[in-house]
Amino acid sequence: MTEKMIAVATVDESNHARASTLKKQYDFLGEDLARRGIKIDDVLKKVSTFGVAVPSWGVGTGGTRFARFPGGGEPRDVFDKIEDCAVIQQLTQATPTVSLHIPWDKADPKRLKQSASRFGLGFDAMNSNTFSDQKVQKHSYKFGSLTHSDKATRKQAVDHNLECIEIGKELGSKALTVWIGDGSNFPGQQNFADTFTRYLDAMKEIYAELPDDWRLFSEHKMYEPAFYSTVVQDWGTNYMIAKELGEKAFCLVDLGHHAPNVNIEMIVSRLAQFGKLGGFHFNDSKYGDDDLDAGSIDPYRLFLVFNELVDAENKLKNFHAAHMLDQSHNVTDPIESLMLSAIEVQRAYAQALLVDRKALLHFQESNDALMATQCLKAAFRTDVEPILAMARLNQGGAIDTVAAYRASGYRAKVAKERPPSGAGGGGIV
Ligand SMILES: [Mn+2]
Repeated sequence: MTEKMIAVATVDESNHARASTLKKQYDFLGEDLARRGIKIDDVLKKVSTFGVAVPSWGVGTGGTRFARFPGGGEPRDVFDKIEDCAVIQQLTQATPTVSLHIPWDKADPKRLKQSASRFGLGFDAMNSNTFSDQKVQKHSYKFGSLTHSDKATRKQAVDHNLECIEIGKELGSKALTVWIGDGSNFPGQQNFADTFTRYLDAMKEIYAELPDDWRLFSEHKMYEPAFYSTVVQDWGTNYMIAKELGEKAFCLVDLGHHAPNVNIEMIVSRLAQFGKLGGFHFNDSKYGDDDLDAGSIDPYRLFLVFNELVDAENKLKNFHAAHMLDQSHNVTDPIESLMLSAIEVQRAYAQALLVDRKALLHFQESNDALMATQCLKAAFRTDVEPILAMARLNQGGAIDTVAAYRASGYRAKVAKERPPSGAGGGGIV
């Protein structure tokens, strides 16, 4: 029996007030879907097994490069973070794993494992950090890490990644995500080719130590912190990396890491088609790498991404994309944002499952652009909330996650135990 952070009676009470309405809504939607040739229970089954990992750094209040305004009861360490993640999983039943960032979350692996298994949580991909300097660190990453001009700095960055693999092995993680901030701020500051060669050489050293059942994810990002050139800047470079490294190397797509208006769903399709789509960092953006809540700005784009994923799932053997949230919560309670974001991602998946793919293919083959796009819209417009809520209810989660969470008084309770963290530090933490 796994421990619960929120009293089961609180969740039950919240659900009790909503269960009979939900049942009616579910049955009504079931009839509607049956008319469209879809069995609602099949969709429910798939949605119930869908999981998205929560980033440990997401449960603390984020910030901008101007300031950070901490919230109450913020986690003091990785063990508090795991407890917050347990709340998210308990109420959503959609976030069974936690993704750790080293060295932020460095602790005795045995204790980490114990702490997570108390709540039935597992560990997703390990994330290395060579984009900031730690207190005890010989060489600075100010001018780069894996691509630094200095060999000893590169070695330090490689060693850090190897350490992440070692910790991950003890935790039962099966992937390492590498994102570097390396790049330049001025034309001429770096030689593009030499820098990329150094990157590939360093990644090959990391890849060589990767266990056989692990995957290596490289994450591209167009700009920031480097504002002129970034070494791993787009999906093309990322594809070259994954191809160069080998069959355990894949590209990770963070939805906020592209130029405005880029057709991300098409990138997803390309990478999937050629066997190099590793997974996602879900979030949303209005202008750049805003790290806003998934589905908060452009839910249709999220749906279109999932439309490609479901298509790939249907067509490709052994297709498996890792799902993770990567967001920064500046003005909301991170637990509430992460719960709703996990549900938004799940929603996009459920809607994508409703696409009439036979009809879509027919419209595509007959060049009926209008009906093809309406086919997608029909799925997107379907309110699948009853399916998502039923999946939560069946698994012990909350029909209305935020209502149950607020009724529990969790934030106020932990605020008493966890002293406020300083507001001094700027930047995203
Ligand atoms: Mn990311």
